[in-house]
Amino acid sequence: MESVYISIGSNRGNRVAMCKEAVRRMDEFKDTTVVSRSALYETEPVGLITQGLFINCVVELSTSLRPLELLGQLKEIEVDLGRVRSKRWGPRLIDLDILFYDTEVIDEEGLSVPHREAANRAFVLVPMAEIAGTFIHPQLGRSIVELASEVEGASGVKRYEGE
Ligand code: A4P
Ligand code: MG
Repeated sequence: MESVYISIGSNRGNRVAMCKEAVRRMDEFKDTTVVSRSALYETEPVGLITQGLFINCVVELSTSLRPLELLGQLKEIEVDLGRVRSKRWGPRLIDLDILFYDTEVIDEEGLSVPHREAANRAFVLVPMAEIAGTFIHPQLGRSIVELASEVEGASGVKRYEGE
């Protein structure tokens, strides 16, 4: 079993319900358990203009699914949850990214792990620091807590109390 970290983000529709449903579905993947989930955070959009605030969180999975299998399963959740409400809320309901797959470095078409932007994004690092602060980024050799303490935009990442 490998330790895998997934970033969850939603800025449309019932953002909290969407994130929780994604976690529930991950726990139902074959040979997979959700080991922990960070709190939910409300975060200022990065890299996108005219978008609403996101809800973000990070989960740790213990899984024996291989990386591409896991990516396929995550995409199914994205499509499934997106489809349910796409008529009402538009297409970008939920985004599920593989941040880290144990210490593996993967660079294939359609899959880069560690996620290329993980180390630059407060909405990833702040939640992950809560559940896996001592995890070492396999390419940078630095812990998540260290990276989180230096990342720009941390003030735009706030604990969401309405859970
Ligand atoms: N892909 C490659 N590597 C990975 C990986 N490690 N995990 C490929 C998941 N997918 C990976 O992703 C596009 C393609 O990336 C996939 O088909 C997969 O094969 P996508 O989710 O279909 O499209 P996207 O969401 O537009 O791309 P991406 O890269 O997930 O977008 P970003 O850059 O992550 O932007 N601001 C806040 N505050 N919170 C957010 O959650 N999210 C985004 C999404 C922008 N700003 C945000 C947030
Ligand atoms: Mg994505």
